[in-house]
Amino acid sequence: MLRALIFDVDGTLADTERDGHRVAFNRAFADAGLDWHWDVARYGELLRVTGGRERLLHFMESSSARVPVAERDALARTLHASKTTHYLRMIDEGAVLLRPGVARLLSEAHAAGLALAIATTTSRANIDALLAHALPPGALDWFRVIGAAEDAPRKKPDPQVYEFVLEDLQLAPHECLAIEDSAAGLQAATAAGLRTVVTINDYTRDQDFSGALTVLSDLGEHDAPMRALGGASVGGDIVDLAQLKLWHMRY
Ligand code: XBP
Ligand code: MG
Repeated sequence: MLRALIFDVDGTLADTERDGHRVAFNRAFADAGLDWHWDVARYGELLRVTGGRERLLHFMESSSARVPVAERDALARTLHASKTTHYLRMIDEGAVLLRPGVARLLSEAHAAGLALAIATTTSRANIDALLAHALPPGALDWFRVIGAAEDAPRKKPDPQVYEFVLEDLQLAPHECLAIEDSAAGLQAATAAGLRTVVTINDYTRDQDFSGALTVLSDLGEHDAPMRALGGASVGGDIVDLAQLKLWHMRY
């Protein structure tokens, strides 16, 4: 029986990367007097490294950054904290909205008594801000478990955050479905034993999603149908709870 849905955040609940995290990183660089700038394409390459602080460290290892090895860790921490402040402000200003079908599916699953959970590499403050801003008041309480960067230092594709969430839910992987947007996220969920629905975005559309239960453009709305891109077929225009239960039963 399907008992829980476990959602990734960045790229899945909302398109946070291009117009959210990326812009916040660039503002932190400017504040620090650095001439670094991550354009849309460069950021897409950097997204291969999950975790904002880890991404900064990776960038500093590249020749263009020119930061002495001994200073990198402290600088990454300072820049990441500043970036988080900028990101939270942007979320409060409404810079990032939920993706199609996300609010619809969350409220349907909550009303039906399914457990909802989050498994993400981003930090807890970012999740709270996004959910508080984009969902109805009190919706943060819909989530029985929130697994964030603070709970799982080993970032996706490591399964640690999914293992943390499953343990806290006290559910077996076969009682849950994961919803992800990236190959790293799919690998993490799969390694934790979870079947995974993938909704792609501009940064992830060309990644390898073999092993996913299904690959979709998004979760869809009746006035903006989703497109099926691979894996299990879809019975309609949208992914609703009935569709998820059907996939869960069959696969
Ligand atoms: C998301 C990430 C995060 C965000 C930035 O991956 O990799 O690093 O880009 O967030 P996923 P922080 O969607 O697979 O969880 O800067 O807070 O790390
Ligand atoms: Mg993601």
